Amino acid sequence: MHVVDARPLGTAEATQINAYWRAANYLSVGQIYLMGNPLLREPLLPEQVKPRLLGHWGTTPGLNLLYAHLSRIIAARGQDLLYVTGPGHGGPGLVANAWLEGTYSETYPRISVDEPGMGRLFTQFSFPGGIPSHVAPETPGSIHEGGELGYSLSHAYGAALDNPGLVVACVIGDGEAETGPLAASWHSNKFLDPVGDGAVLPILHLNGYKIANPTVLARIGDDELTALLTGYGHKPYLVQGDDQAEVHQRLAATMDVVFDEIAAIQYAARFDGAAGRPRWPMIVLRTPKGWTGPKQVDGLPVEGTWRAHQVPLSAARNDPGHLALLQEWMRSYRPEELFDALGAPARSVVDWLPRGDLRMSANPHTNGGRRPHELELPDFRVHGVKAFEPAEATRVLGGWLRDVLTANDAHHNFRIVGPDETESNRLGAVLEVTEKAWQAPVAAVDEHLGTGG
Ligand SMILES: Cc1ncc(C[n+]2csc(CCOP(=O)(O)OP(=O)(O)O)c2C)c(N)n1
Repeated sequence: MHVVDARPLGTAEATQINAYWRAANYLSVGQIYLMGNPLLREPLLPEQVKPRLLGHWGTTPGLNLLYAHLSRIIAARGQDLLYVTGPGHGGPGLVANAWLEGTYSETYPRISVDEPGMGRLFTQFSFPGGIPSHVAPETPGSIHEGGELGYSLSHAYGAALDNPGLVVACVIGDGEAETGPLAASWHSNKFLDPVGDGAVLPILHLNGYKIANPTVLARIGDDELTALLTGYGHKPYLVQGDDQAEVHQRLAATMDVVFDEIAAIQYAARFDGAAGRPRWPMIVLRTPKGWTGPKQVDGLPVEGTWRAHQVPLSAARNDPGHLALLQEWMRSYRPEELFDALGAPARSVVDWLPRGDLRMSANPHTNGGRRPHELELPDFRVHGVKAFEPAEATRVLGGWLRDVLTANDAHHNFRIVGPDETESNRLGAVLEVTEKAWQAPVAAVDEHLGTGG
């Protein structure tokens, strides 16, 4: 795997990014556990811990780390960027980032950007009458439900199709990568047109474990993993470590390189006439599961193990030892530096973030899309057939779909996607006006294949 050997962050920028990450982690842990005393200004009491703890801590620090570094890229380049998280069970992370960006309070004014709002943010999470524990349609910036694992990469590619200015960063859990849908969707890169489509940046989050077991990809060794991902058509970059300052430098350096590469691929295809299937970059992030969480609980290792998957201190309300560890854990983020006297994020924590629609939590493509273009549906009666006269229904449908393609051609907002059944299902008339998307080589015997189909 490729490793970028550079240290692009100056002291101020490194401090800023790490403070933001601490804030997102603090707010994530607070959502999982607390229903009072959100800033821990007083010693934590058992009754301030939720009676029923439910959530997923293990994946969350990685999702938050990536959010911070992708925000840095957006702030520097104005990149239109959408964030898809396969391990969407890390829902508190995405909610935390949306709150830090201000989008959460803009969408749900009751969850204000102050101490009472933070208190409500914490309490509502995975609570009766509150919000789901996974990324959900109501999570600002989401297009992908976090629940059934396996669809993140195909959803990411779907979002990139016909959106040439968009990059979709897609976090894939190494456990999720074991599912059939995810394993198959690596090949979506063979259908992505660098001219007319946007790009997908897959980020394999190799935190080593799923619920109670190691993951396959974490244990096959770097050589095999490199061969696998290269075989899928990617150029994999590795970022690994458990030293926070070092990982920030490596991740920032790697993000700079992969976003440069994506831009170079697109420029070559769009302006220099480069042909052939590009080898898109991707990132493998190998960091500890539950990073920055409790190292040991009840004498057993937690950080960096499968035990960090859900709620590491499951008896925080009843066991004074767990309660003390929870308070120590949350205070390790130094909330007094991250939030001001009113409980809003300190300016230095958030003043470098992207603004407006550039915030990933406010991306206009998400939550159903703020700028959908109505599909033109031509009059189907033109294709009418006489009752009781022989006709193949799907062949007639094919003629109408051809007209739909033509009517919407200018907006590039209609696609037909299928498992090679266009002709066998008699929809072949559509091929009068479009080819079938295909970036791999074309042989003389092939028909109707084209990069921009
Ligand atoms: C299709 C499917 N199978 C099983 C599960 C149960 N499940 C929830 S989280 C998880 C482990 C996920 O591991 P990974 O994708 O590596 O995420 P992370 O370790 O970052 O939490 C599993 C198996 C699920 N949600 N969906």
